[in-house]
Amino acid sequence: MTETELYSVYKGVNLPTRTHTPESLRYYEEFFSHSDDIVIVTYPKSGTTWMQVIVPLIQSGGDLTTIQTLPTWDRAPRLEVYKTPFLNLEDRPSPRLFVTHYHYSMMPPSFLKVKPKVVYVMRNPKDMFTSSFHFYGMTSYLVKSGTQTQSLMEKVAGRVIYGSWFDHVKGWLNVKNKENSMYISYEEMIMDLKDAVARIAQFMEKPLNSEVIQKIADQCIFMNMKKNKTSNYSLVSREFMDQTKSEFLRKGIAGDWKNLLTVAEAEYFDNFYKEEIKNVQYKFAWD
Ligand code: PPS
Repeated sequence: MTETELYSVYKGVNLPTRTHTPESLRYYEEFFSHSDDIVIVTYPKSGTTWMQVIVPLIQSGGDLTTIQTLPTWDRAPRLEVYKTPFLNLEDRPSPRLFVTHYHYSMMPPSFLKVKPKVVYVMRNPKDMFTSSFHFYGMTSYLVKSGTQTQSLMEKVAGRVIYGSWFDHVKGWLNVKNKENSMYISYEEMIMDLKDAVARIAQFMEKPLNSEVIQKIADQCIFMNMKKNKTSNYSLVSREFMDQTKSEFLRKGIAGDWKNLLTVAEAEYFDNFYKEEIKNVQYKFAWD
């Protein structure tokens, strides 16, 4: 199916129509933020699901109940999608945990006014592309790209869901008052998960001892998340996501782009990347 059939343009970016209804988009636009909300922000395929386990476990002080009973989308709901208006988020105790894939420029008025805490997660865009490439192939609500090169070009040009990765990252890195924001990358989490958990806990003002931090890190390793049906998306129907084609928790490594991109594709991407981020004052973990 085509872009016109599967996507709607909202605030300048393509969103899958099936998962982003006019009602859910309006719900988020009018959503009332609290200053102690914690919002996990990611460009798709950058570590969202991982953070949807880490942050709730930090909040619960390592108690496993929520990650054993609530599916990802209920545990830390993504504010813009179709299921969310039915979750009675207004009644949840503080601090509430949410997720969004929105660009900074798309954030609703209440968020901009109240400035809740933001955990922004980034991933090497070549690995994000690789993960997306497999993901697009297993879902029924995303446009199947023609060739791999075509798919990469569309990603670079931002003609994909949630638009340009470059705009997303630059927009969130450029937030003026950063005291309520923390930036972390997928690669840092791969390199030292315990340290990442400790840093996130500190940002959430949730002091944890090293045993609890270790317990949380153990729960969040790839193989443990893969076994957990509340995190591995096995509760989603095959008609929506066909995990016989590619698993949602697919490989969970840094550098898998080397197994997908040709030398020419990687060079094409690197040239574009250098140009796009030349004025960005941030040391990315993958560079
Ligand atoms: S989504 O659809 O935007 O919510 O996807 P997202 O969760 O952001 O990204 C999915 C990728 O994250 C990997 N992942 C992990 N890697 C390492 N360790 C853990 N615990 C983990 N949890 C999720 C997941 O496998 C996807 O990456 P790929 O490269 O496809 O394996």
